[in-house]
Formats: sequence, C-alpha cells, structure tokens
Amino acid sequence: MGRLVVASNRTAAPGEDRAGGLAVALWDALTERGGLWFGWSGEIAERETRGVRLVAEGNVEFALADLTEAEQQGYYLGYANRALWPVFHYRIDLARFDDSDWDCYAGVNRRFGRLLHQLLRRDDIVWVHDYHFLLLGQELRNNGWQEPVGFFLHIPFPPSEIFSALPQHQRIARALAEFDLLGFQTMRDVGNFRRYMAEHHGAEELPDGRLKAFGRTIRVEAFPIGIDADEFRRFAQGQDASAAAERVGRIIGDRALVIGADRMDYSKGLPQRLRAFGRLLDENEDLRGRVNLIQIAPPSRETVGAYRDLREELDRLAGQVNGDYSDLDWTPIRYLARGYPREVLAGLYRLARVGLVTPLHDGMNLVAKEFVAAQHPDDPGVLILSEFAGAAERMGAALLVNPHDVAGVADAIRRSLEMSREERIERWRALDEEVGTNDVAAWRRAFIAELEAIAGGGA
Ligand code: GDG
Repeated sequence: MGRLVVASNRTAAPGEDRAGGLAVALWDALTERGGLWFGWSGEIAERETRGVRLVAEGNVEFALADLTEAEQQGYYLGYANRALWPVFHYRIDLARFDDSDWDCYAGVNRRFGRLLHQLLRRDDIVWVHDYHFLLLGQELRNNGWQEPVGFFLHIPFPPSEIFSALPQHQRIARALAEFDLLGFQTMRDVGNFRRYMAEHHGAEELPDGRLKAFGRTIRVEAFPIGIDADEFRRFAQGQDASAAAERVGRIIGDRALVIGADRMDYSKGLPQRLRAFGRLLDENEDLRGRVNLIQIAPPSRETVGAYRDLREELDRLAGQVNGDYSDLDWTPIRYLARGYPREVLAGLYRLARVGLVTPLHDGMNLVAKEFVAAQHPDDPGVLILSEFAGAAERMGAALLVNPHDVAGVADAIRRSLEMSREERIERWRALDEEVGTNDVAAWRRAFIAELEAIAGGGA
C-alpha cells in the first residue's frame, strides 16, 4: 500500500493548532498508513524560497512551503478569499475579480505543484483539499504525474449561473477535470457541478455515474464531512465544559440560553441572526428578561474589507438590540468577538436550550453537528438549522429555517423554547444517530476507499 499524500493550504504540522476534527481526521489517516502532508508553512518569506521545509513526526512527514508577501496578497487574500470564497458562497456582489490576483493564484498552484511533484513516489495516492488548490491536480499532471489524484471541496459549489460569473471559470473547470475523484459536501453541490459541466463543457454522464469531460473520466460524488462525535461528547461532559457552563449559569440564572458560535464570516448569516433575536424580543413581551443569546464570533480574515464591514455591522446590531431591551439585571445579547477553547464551546452547547446555526450558505457546518453531540440525551436542546447549510441535507430532524426570513427564525426560536421534552428527545435522537454514524472517520475512509479503488483500476 502506497503512502497517502494530503495537500491543503494549512497543515497540522508540529506547532500548528491541531484542535478540530478535520486536522485530527487527516492526521489519523496519515498515521494509519504513513504519509506526507504538504501545504503552506504559514510563514511569509522575504523572497520566493525554492524548496520546502521537511519535518517528520512518526511515520508522517510534513513538507511546508513559504509564501512571499505578494503571494499571500494575491493568492490567499486575493483570489482565494476575495474571488473564490464569495462566488462559491453565492455572493458575486462581494467578489473582486482582479487579473493579477488570478495570475498569482495560478502561479502559487504551479509552484506548489512542482514542489509537491518532486516529493511523490510512484504508488502514492494524493488527496488535495479545498478552494486554494483548484489547479493543483493539473499542475501535477503538467509535471508528469499519472497516478490518481482526488480533490475535496469543503465549501459549496454554486449553481452554474453563479460559478460561470468567475472570469476564469473555464480554466478552473479544465483543471478540475484532471482530478480522478471530485468530492463535494452534498448532493446539491454535486448536482450544481454536473449541470455546470454539462452546460458549459458538454460533459456526458456515463451509466455508472462518472462524468466524461475534456477527454477525461471523473468520479463526482458527495462525501458529507462529519465530526469526531465521541470526542465532542467527552468534551461536553468534561471538567472544562462544566466550569464554563457554571460560569455562564451564574450570570444567566434560570433564563433560557440560545447559543451561536461561528467564525466571523459573511456566509454565516450573523446580522440576520441578531435581527431575528431582536424580532423575537419585539414580538414576545413575555420573553423579555427570560432569554439570552450568546454569540461567539472569532474574527477571521480581518484585512479583507468585507470582513471589516461585517464586524462594524455586528457591533452596531448587538448594541442596538441591547440598547433597546437591556434592563438593570439583564442584557439580552452577549456578543463575544473572540474565540474560546472547544471544551468551553461544548459546555455552552450543553447548557443551551437552543443552538442557532443559520448560515446563508455553508459547505457543511460542523457547529451544527457539535451542538448535537454535546447535548444531554435526557434533556437535549433544539437545533435550529439553515436550509442552506450542507448539514441540512441529512439533518432534517432539526428545525429547518430560511436564514433570510427574520420573522421565521424568530418564530423557530419561540417554538424551540416551548417545545416539549418528548419532541426535543425525538428530534435529537434522529440527529445524534446521523452525527454519530456519519462521523469524520467515516468521511475520510469513504473518500480514501474510493480513491484506492481508482488506483487499483477498480473504478
Ligand atoms: C469550512 C466550511 C465545512 C468556532 N468558533 C470557535 C471554534 N469554532 C470551530 C467550530 C467548528 C469550526 O470552528 C468551524 O467549522 P464550520 O464547519 O462551522 O465552518 P468553516 O470554518 O467555515 O469550515 C464548512 C468545514 O470547512 C469542514 O469541511 O463544514 O462549511 O466553510 O469546529 O467548533 N473553535 C474554537 N474556538 C472558537 O471560538 N476553538
């Protein structure tokens, strides 16, 4: 059995934050069979350095390449986060299409492709991750690599009309066709991709479901990512979690807690969520003084303008609701623009009566799954979930909402607060079954098995 080679923008190299299901899942996959993890070192070099830094830990090797300042601006903050991220999250209005950003993005993919190719051995299987490396498969082929390469997209794939707004969509599609296996989060993403390929590139669907395009045959499938449910369950019952719950419990007393925790990103629907909570208080006098929203929102990508605007909007909205409704002994929204350890989050999820997960679009959304895993089986909280989160495809037992419908979300919160214990338990059991069965280990095993089948000529 050959090595597994993972390529992703950030890695879990020694010294990096390894918390989080994804880093752990990939790490487990790499240690199981030995492997190589390739990506950006997180360092900015003065000038383009030619090579990679190799670090080994057990049977896993990390190969880390630096970016130059110009590359970080053009490839990472530029094309990846100002063009691809908004377009893939259905926000053409926020996208900036800049030819020099694209050149830089293509240049980094080319350079990284060359670096990675030098490290590959003939029987390796290669698994590339996410929107930073859409061209990496093609770059490996340009360097002569003929063995299977798989790709997994963590964010949504938008409908054909939106994807084709990217000035470089043809080039990207051509590059994607060089992968042998394309994994998406949901059937909706798979459908969007297939329709785009059919409409723009005359792709044909073979009887076995594979796609024929650009003279290549590609397997295109949904692999919904999960969490390490056991770990999160343990967190929720651990000491740090209880301590956090106690600390918050002292302040909120017997008021019901509604919790949200999201990276501060415009895809997460945070302004709409604060408005919905405001609407709940507008319309339900009896709930004033009886319910608290804690919204944790660690800032991210703060140098990108759209993220700075979001921060200002959230500050203003939280201030407005609190200004309108706070009383001497009650502040409705605790809005915390900082991150907390996962154990603390788990404790708050378990304490909460309602988990509010209302992104406008989201590849999957792991917070929804973590909220479920953290609940007490005999007295679980209610998950309110956006129908536009990938997670909704298999978590229909949540209260599904349209995150743009502020009144509808407010109603769902009210309904959750009033829901009988029997109904809460019934819904939670269905959700917990899904989260426990389709966990992150199942996800990576399914993907790797598929890639191996291709390598073995089985597909
Ligand atoms: C991308 C896709 C897809 C949140 N606040 C804190 C904190 N978190 C953790 C959560 C969760 C993770 O960050 C966020 O994962 P999400 O899935 O919700 O969202 P993205 O970061 O946008 O991830 C997404 C995912 O990739 C995997 O494929 O599901 O759709 O956008 O684990 O708990 N963690 C800590 N402190 C915080 O304050 N430590």
